Amino acid sequence: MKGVVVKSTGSWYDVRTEQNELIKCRLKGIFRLDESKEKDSNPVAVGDRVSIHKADSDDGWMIAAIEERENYIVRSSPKHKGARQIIAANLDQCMLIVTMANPRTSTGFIDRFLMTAEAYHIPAILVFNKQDMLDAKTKRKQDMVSQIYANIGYPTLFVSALNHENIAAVQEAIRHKTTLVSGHSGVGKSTLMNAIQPGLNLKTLEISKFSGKGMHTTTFAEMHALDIGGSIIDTPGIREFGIMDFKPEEISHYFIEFRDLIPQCKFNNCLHENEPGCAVKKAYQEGRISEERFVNYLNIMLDYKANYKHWDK
Ligand SMILES: Nc1nc2c(ncn2[C@@H]2O[C@H](COP(=O)(O)OP(=O)(O)OP(=O)(O)O)[C@@H](O)[C@H]2O)c(=O)[nH]1
Ligand SMILES: [Mg+2]
Ligand SMILES: [Zn+2]
Repeated sequence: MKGVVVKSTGSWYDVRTEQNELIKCRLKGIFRLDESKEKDSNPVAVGDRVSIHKADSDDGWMIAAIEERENYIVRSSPKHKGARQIIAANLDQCMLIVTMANPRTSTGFIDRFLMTAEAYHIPAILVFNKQDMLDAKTKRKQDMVSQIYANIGYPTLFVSALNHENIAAVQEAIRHKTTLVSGHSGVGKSTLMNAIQPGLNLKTLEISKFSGKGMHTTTFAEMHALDIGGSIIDTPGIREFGIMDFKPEEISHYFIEFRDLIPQCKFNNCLHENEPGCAVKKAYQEGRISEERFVNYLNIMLDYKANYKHWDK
């Protein structure tokens, strides 16, 4: 029987079959990992299309095979340094939920997320949540930040998940698609999904217990079908978006507004740091690339050099 993995706890997997039945499955024995997946800390991820069968013994249902993924998005595993964790597979797009306060999402975090999405060719949408909580100063900050991303072509939406404000715009952006929802703990991912899909009733942090800090209320990624068509994947909040699998010279290509400038740099291995004749740096100096983006790019390069041994420049 065939189905899609809608939840994975590491020890068992919920698979929704083509007949729309939910079956708990386990992974067959020592699941053979092929070379490319060797570094993955989880061999099966939410969104994976799988074949399942009922074992002869009373072992119950087993995942027998995984179909090749159309795409997937990974981050460095928080538990195993150097390993990758596949967050989800077979996605149409991802949606990053950000908040300017309670908790604050930095542009550094946003840029790491966006560059990862670009690297895996997954379109990204930014949703600024908790509009009901913004004071005038934070609102101005939000205008500044959101403008950076709108200017370079990322869709930006402004909502209050708690008050159900502007939820129709989110529904419009996700209908008939498979959308991964990500962001720091406490930004309101699960609250937003409950607003998008009536009756979903995902666990969220009680508002009276919310201190401005995330509490990791959602602990496993889970895919939910939408009445409007498509599905949405709730994920546990992430603190850091470790970058992996990239070569240093690739990173600038995942900053979408840098892309067209890169061929104009004097050196074809330009990393846009301090090289002469750098078209990216020139664009930044002339105000065509935002300071936030350029500085975040340089910080990612610094981080990369400090943390990745295969750096050989
Ligand atoms: N004021 C306000 N509070 C919100 C809004 N959206 C969510 N919250 C509150 O923020 C807290 C965290 O919301 P959750 O939906 O649990 O956050 P999450 O992103 O799913 O967090 P994790 O599951 O820990 O990753 C809860 O107390 C929500 O009620 C909003 O639009 N406005
Ligand atoms: Mg949650
Ligand atoms: Zn350059």
